[in-house]
Amino acid sequence: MDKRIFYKKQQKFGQKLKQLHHWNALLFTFLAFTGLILVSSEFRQWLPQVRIWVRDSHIWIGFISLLPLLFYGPKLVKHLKTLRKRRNNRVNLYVVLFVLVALIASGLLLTFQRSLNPALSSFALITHDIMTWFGVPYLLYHSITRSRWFKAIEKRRAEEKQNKRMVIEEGNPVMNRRTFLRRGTGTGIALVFTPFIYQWAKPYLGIQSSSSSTSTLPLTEAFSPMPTPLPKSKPPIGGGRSGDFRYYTVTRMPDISDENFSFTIDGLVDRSKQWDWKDFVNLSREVQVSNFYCVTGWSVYDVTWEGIKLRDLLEKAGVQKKATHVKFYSQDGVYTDSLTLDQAMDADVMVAMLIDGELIPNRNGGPVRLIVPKMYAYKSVKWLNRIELIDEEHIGYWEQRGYSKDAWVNL
Ligand SMILES: Nc1nc2c(c(=O)[nH]1)N[C@H]1C(S)=C(S)[C@@H](COP(=O)(O)O)O[C@H]1N2
Ligand SMILES: [Mo]
Repeated sequence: MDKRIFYKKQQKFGQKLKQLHHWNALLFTFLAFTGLILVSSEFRQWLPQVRIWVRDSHIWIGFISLLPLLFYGPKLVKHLKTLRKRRNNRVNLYVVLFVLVALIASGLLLTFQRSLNPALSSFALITHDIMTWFGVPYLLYHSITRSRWFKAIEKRRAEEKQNKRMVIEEGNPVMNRRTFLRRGTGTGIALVFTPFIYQWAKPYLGIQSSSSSTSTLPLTEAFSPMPTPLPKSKPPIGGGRSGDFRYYTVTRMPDISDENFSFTIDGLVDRSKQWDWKDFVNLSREVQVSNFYCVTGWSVYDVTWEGIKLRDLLEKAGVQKKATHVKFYSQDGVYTDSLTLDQAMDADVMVAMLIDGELIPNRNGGPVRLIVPKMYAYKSVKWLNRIELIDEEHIGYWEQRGYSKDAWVNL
């Protein structure tokens, strides 16, 4: 009698764990899927309009994924007891719990990162990345090797061997077969993920990536004359930046060279003007050191930028009384953003040309990009080629797709 009650309870316990496990697997799969969409640069280019929707559902499901863990929490000790004699299962449990907790904690920080210190956001983002690149392949391996059909294959293979009456002198044939299949699966998954992880790790390892055409030409071949860096720029007075850019674009990277370069200031100004490369290089520049913050959590510190203060350009052009906003265009033909006139007159808003003493490379938005250090970098239009003074608000590319119109960084 006693025994049966015990058995029943055990079964109920196991049943509950199984349910939690299924919920957890389902939520994690959804999170992995939306998360990979969020980091994919292809998706940034092809479906930017749904990006915010994907981001929000990722965040919501992330919150919900706390529930299975909370329900599981009180059962942990008992669960561990049932695994007393199964070392592999215990290790698996620890790994999974660690990854889940790290993912949820860093995800929470990232969700509220706008009110956090940028250094903490960076830490949260890197943790979230690493745990994803570790957790997703692990999940795949785990769910494949535990699936029914995988076990069926293992069994069939083992039976085949026995039917052939192969005499195995050493070791356990079932075990060998299993290890072989599992190692194979593990290696396969590792092979599939290596390129992605490599792609992610590149900037941290200091490896340059390459794409196509003039964007990869050495800058000295695409642009002549080259701007001569000011003494403060080379060596950079900021001491050289720390942290790494993630290179973003919502289009193909535009091919820019001295031949197709032009820079325009027009709209509600007294003296509209268009420069070609040679004239633009001759404008006098200044140097400043500032930080660069992306709203997704990464930052680059102490960048030495050399360029023209937007304020000076505006003063030269003569802003008319009617003008209230400044609109920025990218040579990619798609990306735009704007500042109010007040914001645009801030001393550290710069039309930048050099970064740490070098002409800004194409993928970094060069040869000319805007930087608005006190705001999130979605304001910092890359491949800037036109500044227009207007008398109404203009909603920028990402703001149209759900980013906040208030881009001030909370420092
Ligand atoms: N033309 C253009 N400008 C852009 C973007 C873009 O996709 N296209 N992305 C913005 C965002 S969200 C950020 S964080 C920075 C990224 O700059 P980087 O690619 O040089 O790191 O550029 C901003 N300016
Ligand atoms: Mo960004």
